Amino acid sequence: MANTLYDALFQRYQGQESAFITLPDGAVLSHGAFVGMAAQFAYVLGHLGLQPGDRLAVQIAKSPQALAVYAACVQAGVIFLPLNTAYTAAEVAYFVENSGAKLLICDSANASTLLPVAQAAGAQLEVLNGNGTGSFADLAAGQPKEFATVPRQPDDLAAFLYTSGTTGRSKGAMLTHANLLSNAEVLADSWQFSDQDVLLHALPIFHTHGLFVATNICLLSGAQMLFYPSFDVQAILRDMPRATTMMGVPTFYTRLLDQPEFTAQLASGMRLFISGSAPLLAETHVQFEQRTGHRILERYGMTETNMNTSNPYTGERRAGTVGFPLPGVELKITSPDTGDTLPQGQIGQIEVRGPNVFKGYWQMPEKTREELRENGFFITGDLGMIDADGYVHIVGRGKDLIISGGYNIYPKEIEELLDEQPGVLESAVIGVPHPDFGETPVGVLARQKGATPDEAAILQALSTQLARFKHPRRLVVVDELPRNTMGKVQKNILRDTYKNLFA
Ligand code: MCA
Ligand code: AMP
Repeated sequence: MANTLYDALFQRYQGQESAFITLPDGAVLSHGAFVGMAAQFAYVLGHLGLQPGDRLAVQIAKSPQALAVYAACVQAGVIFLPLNTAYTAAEVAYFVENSGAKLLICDSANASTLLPVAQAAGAQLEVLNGNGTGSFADLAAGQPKEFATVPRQPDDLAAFLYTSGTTGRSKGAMLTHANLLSNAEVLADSWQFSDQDVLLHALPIFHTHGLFVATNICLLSGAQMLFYPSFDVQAILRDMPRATTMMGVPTFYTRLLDQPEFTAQLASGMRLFISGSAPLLAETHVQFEQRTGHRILERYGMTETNMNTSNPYTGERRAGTVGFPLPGVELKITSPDTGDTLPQGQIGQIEVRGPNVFKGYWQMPEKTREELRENGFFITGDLGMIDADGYVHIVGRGKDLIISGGYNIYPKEIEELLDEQPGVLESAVIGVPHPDFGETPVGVLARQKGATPDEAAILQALSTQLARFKHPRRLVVVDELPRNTMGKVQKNILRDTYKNLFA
């Protein structure tokens, strides 16, 4: 019996000595060793009582072992739910509880904090550290390195990735085996990946970009990965002569350009640089080409859809655009009011349909209906237009979202906490330009009459609730927020007022 994703990505590597992952210390893990470890982990999932269709949440440091937990879930038919390592216990509690995860795996440093979180949600807790040690690894030691793969159909769920929204709590996007496989196939082909490739992998593996786009493509094509725990510009410069490709968020590219040692010579063995997750400034694209002779290939995706569009591998990669819809993906620009398709050249909401589009939000049928039309088109919340040559341009967002260094931040979540703080009548969180992160959140606080909100105490209060990357980098106290005649806060005015705070 078949398992859609396992058969395509992992099955053929059993016993293969070919190199898969190289770590910064030079240690090499072969494909065969990787799938063997995943099989051992799959046994542990069974011993801990996880059944196909159950959820496993992980909040662990990036490592080959962490990636093998993903492979083990695919092989055992368990749904993989990776969480940002920056999330606080309060944030993790929501995801574990909402998903109904049976098991939470964390780093030993967080075990005592997360044990009550797991217990409250009825989940077990195991430890897996970035160096591969921990109770989960102990349980796996001595298990057989081959596991009878659990059959899974294309439409069965492979992963949940949580994504916030303009209103309400985070939603678990349900991704199927076919969603992930179809996108990896299209991307590996479009970007011409092969077993000759060596990818600089410095992205986190708890998001679509580093997990599904980067890793699944490498597994499908046989490419190797130079695997870094995080983006370390010196390590990337050191290893670039050994690599052929890189995937990154725009911050990776601006940080590289800040290094005088980053030259055309250093990049001469590279065949492809890919950017996504946030807008790449046309200026960065141009500077990068001037410095290296390479045109960065920009693509556009979402947690709910994987990748939707890409600039061409052969053909003009146009700065400031995200290229063309990928093969098999339909993309249209519609009126936010009527849902009708707009004439070419007009700006409207971007809708997409294809085998890449998710199945819906976990246990949120209403939210699913709001965004995923019955005819299969998903309303992305991005605003765009298609130019005369067919290139898609993203011109803004219909959703209230800030993207900082490739991480999404939903203002509403921060505003709700700020509104509760002493001396604060109400608040508005806006994204302002930031030289390193692209955008960064600023909290504008309207004070209660006669009050003087204590900014340091407020930031301190946020720290136990919100991941560090979501913290406003600046708080500004005002007497009142600007409103339009309908009473709606005019964030555009605030964005304009504070646009140079980090210039
Ligand atoms: C770290 N910090 C951040 C961010 N990252 N603050 C705001 N935004 C961030 N993205 C905090 C740290 O906690 C630290 O706090 C301070 O900023 C400085 O940290 P630094 O050492 O400079 O950060 P870093 O470790 O170098 O990380 C920056 C980074 C990283 C390399 C840009 O955030 C990153 O790898 N981003 C990629 C995210 C990603 O993969 N996105 C894809 C999701 P303190 O002040 O306490 O020191 S989107 C996706 O998957 C869709 C589908 C798509 O299209 O791809
Ligand atoms: P997420 O929900 O974390 O997957 O973030 C997806 C969002 O990131 C999209 O809806 C876009 O707003 C944004 N995004 C991804 N890639 C790009 C890109 N190349 N240019 C502009 N925005 C992008």
